[in-house]
Amino acid sequence: MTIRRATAIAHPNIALAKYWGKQSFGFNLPAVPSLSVTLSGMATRTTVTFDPSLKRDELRLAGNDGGEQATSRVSGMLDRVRAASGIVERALVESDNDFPTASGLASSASAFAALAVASSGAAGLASDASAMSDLARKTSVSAARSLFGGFVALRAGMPGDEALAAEPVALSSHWDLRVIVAVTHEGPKAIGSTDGMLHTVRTSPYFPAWVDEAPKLFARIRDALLARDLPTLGEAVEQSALMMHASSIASAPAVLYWNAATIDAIAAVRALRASGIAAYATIDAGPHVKVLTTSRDEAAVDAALQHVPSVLRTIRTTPGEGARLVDEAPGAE
Ligand code: 2P0
Repeated sequence: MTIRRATAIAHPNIALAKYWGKQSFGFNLPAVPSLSVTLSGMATRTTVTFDPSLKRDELRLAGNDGGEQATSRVSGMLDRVRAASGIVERALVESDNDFPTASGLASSASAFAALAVASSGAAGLASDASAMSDLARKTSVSAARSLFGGFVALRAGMPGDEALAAEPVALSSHWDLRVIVAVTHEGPKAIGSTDGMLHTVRTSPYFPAWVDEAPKLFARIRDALLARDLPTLGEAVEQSALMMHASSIASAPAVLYWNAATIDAIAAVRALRASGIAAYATIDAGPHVKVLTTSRDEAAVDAALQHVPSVLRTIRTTPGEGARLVDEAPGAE
């Protein structure tokens, strides 16, 4: 009886140019282009074991039952891997994060990037990063970007797209930027990203404006990144995040991911900038604030964020590597 197993590690990514909203056509295609930085300092480690003795796919998150909803999302990806590889066995998926999950810290990006690599590896599929990025994108759009390290772009979906993979824009060594995460809440958020953006697409009068503006911001962010122009990059990064949130806040009823500490942290970032320190804020579908800065100003920014009474703690990150296999141990018994 053959047991096929592989383990992968993936990191979250933070979008500098945000993805928010899916196309009305195709399968899980983003409505806008996005550009992210893959982070070190936080990681998901996932082992996939295709096991003939299993009757159904099983998911264990940090050793606990992953629940029906997450297991069915995982099975969706495993079904694609089974169809591509001819494997019929069900799988045990064991996944651990070293950071808070489902709270706007991009846990689904690192989770599904790690799952794409581990399941493809366990199934013996060719380790083609574009194919695995497309596989990840079909389950979670932002996960497509975590397949690659450094700075990564994902274009908007176009009519007729069946495969759509992210593409590397620059290696992590291109620019020694730092991202400090100000954690403002422990525990899961009330509205998941998928539901939040669906609701925005359906009900926000500002969504069409976001779709018009996002490609311009994407181009400005990509060009400033390649030119290592931090003031231009940072201002466009903040605008992308705030415009994305404006579209969701204008939904009916509003999708509001922020808490009081989110605003406090934004205010601290503005005060830092006014005092000549490089600091630019971005916010994902959760209440945490991620601050883009330089290696020179990292310590000052971290200290200022920790000084904000409502900020619980900070996590320092740097541009990191893409998703990868860490242990290929296809065994037989
Ligand atoms: C991003 N976010 O670009 C944006 C910014 C959150 C805010 O991608 O429905 O988990 O699985 O494709 O990728 C989070 O949404 O949503 C996200 P699905 P996903 O990082």
